[in-house]
Amino acid sequence: MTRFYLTTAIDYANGEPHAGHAFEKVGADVIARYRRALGDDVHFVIGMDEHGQGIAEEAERRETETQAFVDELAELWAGVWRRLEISNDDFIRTTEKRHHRAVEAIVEGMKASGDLYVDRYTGYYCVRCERFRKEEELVDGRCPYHPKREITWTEEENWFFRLSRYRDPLLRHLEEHPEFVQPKSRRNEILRLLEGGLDDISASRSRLPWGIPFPGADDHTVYVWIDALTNYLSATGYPDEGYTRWWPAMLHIIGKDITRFHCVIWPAMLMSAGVELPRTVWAHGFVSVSGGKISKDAGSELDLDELIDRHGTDAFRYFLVREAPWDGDRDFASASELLARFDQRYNAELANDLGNLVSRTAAMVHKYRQGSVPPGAETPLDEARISFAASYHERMQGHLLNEGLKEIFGLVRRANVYIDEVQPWQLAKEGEAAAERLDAALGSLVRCLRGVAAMLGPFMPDKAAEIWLRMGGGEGLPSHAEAAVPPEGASREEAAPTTRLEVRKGPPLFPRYEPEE
Ligand code: ME8
Repeated sequence: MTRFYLTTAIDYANGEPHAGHAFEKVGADVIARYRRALGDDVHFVIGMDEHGQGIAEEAERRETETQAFVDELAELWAGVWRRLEISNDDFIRTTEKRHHRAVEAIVEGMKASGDLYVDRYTGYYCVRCERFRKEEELVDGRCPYHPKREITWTEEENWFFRLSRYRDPLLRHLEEHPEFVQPKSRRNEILRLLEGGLDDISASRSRLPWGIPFPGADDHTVYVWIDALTNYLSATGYPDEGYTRWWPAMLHIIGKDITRFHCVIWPAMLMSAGVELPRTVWAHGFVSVSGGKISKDAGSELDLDELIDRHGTDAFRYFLVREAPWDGDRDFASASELLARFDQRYNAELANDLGNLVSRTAAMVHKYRQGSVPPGAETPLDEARISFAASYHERMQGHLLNEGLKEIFGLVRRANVYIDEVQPWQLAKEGEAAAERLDAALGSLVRCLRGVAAMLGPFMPDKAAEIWLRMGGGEGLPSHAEAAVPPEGASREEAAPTTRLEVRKGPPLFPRYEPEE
């Protein structure tokens, strides 16, 4: 069994989640579910980043006590992730005791390596990024990511981390492990950044009480990024001995705006504290509306609850992953363009292509074979299933999730064409003479949909389970092997069903959406 520890960025507890956050969590969830369907031992962790100046200020602005403020937000975010059926095994919060212990341990480890020293920081600080910014990084005097906010000038005594010392070891690591930063475009950015040299960074803040006390210097708190990055270790039980049950992480999933923290600062902290590095950091792109953030400003229709209500959880998950490449960005011209695309994909791909295939297949099995088909001979559709499944696995293992979905829908379209070519209704008219051909056609359609259910499971868990059930499977989601979409190396004979399959009919999986005028 492959051990697969998977994490996402932990979200700032300073506002509500939006579709961009959902894109990251759903994409990571697809990977978690895909690995489980392969039989891996998966540990999937998400959570909340609850310290820092921005959160303390927001709580104050709302006249709430800070801990009560983050408690309420953690509840709200976790509720949204439940609605989206994110299958995380743990939800880590940086105000938890287990996290404090891990942060103390890692800071002690960095100190023991002689990598921490006291100095004075004079410069800019973007509260929204929780990031120190150099003059030359500013655009029109503001943070490039937060042009609407004033940037703060800061002068304070800090503990510093000797990041500069890790430039060469990091460059070597990236050369020896090309998979460490993915996709390639992000790896190149990090290589360029390292080639330009690294400055030491602040590891503490003074005068900021909302944080974890800096070990050995109680008038300082741990700089929020050093604090937040450590969450990936805290969730494994670090520094307790058993933490290597999950550590090192196989995959950290983050957005492209925070690669420097995850691909430079985090591995340097781990090297300094003598902890093994994670295998891969995957930086996905951004979902945006007319180049800007998806927020209330972009239109209230983009409220996450409303988007989910529009066509249901599974359809929204489908749309997010299908529409935005996992290795790039997706900008919508406007909120209405986003909604129109959503409706169009829902009707064309889910209601028509997939929904109709399921209804047609079940209807024919009932009409011509009283609801149950023998396995029958293999047909060209079985060939197609095996070949689409091989491409699907290849895409999924390269984390190209939207491409994986395209393969599934390639098979769905192939099956619809197959029905039109074979014309089971004609075979039925021919009676005994065509009985074997009809069995083969219907059997291969049912096997095809069982394969579709397995491949779709990571993306649309409920609808996939429903298709599996209707196509003679049991309750719950199938594994890939059960549904005869074995990844390379597994035998297809072993997995293909050899008994009669009982097929159930049911209401439309995706009722057509007719907008009210
Ligand atoms: O950065 N499209 O938190 P965060 C896609 N707390 N992804 C987006 C997005 C968009 N429009 N907007 C945000 C933080 N994200 C830190 C992380 S990890 C130790 C600490 C992604 O709430 C963003 O890139 O600002 C990040 O990966 C995640 O959502 C949380 O963003």
